[in-house]
Amino acid sequence: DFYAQWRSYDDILTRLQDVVDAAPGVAVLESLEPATHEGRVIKAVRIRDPAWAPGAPRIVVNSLLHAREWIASMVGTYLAEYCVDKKRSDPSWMAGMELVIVPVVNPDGLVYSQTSNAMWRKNRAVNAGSSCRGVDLNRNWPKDWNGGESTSTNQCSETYVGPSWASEPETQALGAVLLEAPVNLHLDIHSYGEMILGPWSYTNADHPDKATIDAIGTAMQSAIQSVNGKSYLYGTGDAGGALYLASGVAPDLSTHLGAYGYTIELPPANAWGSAGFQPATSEILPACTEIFEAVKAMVEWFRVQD
Ligand code: 0X9
Ligand code: ZN
Repeated sequence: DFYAQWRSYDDILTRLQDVVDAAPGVAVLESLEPATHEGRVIKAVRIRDPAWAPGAPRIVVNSLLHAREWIASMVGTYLAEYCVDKKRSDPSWMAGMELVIVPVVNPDGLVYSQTSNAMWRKNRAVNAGSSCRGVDLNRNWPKDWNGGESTSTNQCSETYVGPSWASEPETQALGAVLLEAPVNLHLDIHSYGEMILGPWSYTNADHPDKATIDAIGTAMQSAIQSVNGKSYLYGTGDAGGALYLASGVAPDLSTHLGAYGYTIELPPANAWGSAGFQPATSEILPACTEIFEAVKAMVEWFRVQD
């Protein structure tokens, strides 16, 4: 089974191509621009209901901003595959809606992590005047960029913000999808910790729509729990001290633009070192099936709004 072992970026691209080839008229595989520092193309699977029109509901799901979080690339690929299959077998699902899934936003980092340094987090940018490579792709976004919550201007830091906001090709490529106004719901998939985090990330101040944000977040939490009984923590900001605040993250940009932008931290709940980021491969498939239910809960939230 594809989801029984870790897969390379090339394996994932082949899988995504096969998925859309088997679903003509349901989904397309798009190449985002620009390409990465090492020339790789970031791919998006777009599922658009025939009744969708500009202004109708859009959900964007992305994964693998951080290279070492391999399980996120597996979950993103699974979501693309199973959402396409569901739309194909049940055309009434996602009526009037669009769903864009970007399973691997940081392919250079994923390849480097899988071949050279498993604990690599950032992209593979060459930093001017430094021998340290990489920018943290979850600190490079314009909302509160370089704002000081878990950020660094040291090029050697794991949380290096980059020379300017959106300096990185990967930020620009996903940013183009987030800027296709309007995005209504956005989910950025990471690991680890088993948490759902609503906006904001850079501050514990409440978003004006906190009640709705919490309702959607706890709906995702219940959906995950319904699969295998697993309880993800739900919170906003630093989740009551369970995590930390972070400036310049992707979901805060989507939220700033009018969406509700969430972060999910996949399994395991707790671990030490590389066992957290690359758990037993038996963890992959349960995480995939759980997050698929969370995405269905996001879709369901729109249906209830009608
Ligand atoms: O630090 C990050 O970018 C995320 N954690 S990770 O271990 N995957 O690197 C958390 C960012 C979101 N943080 C909050 N919403 N507080
Ligand atoms: Zn991460």
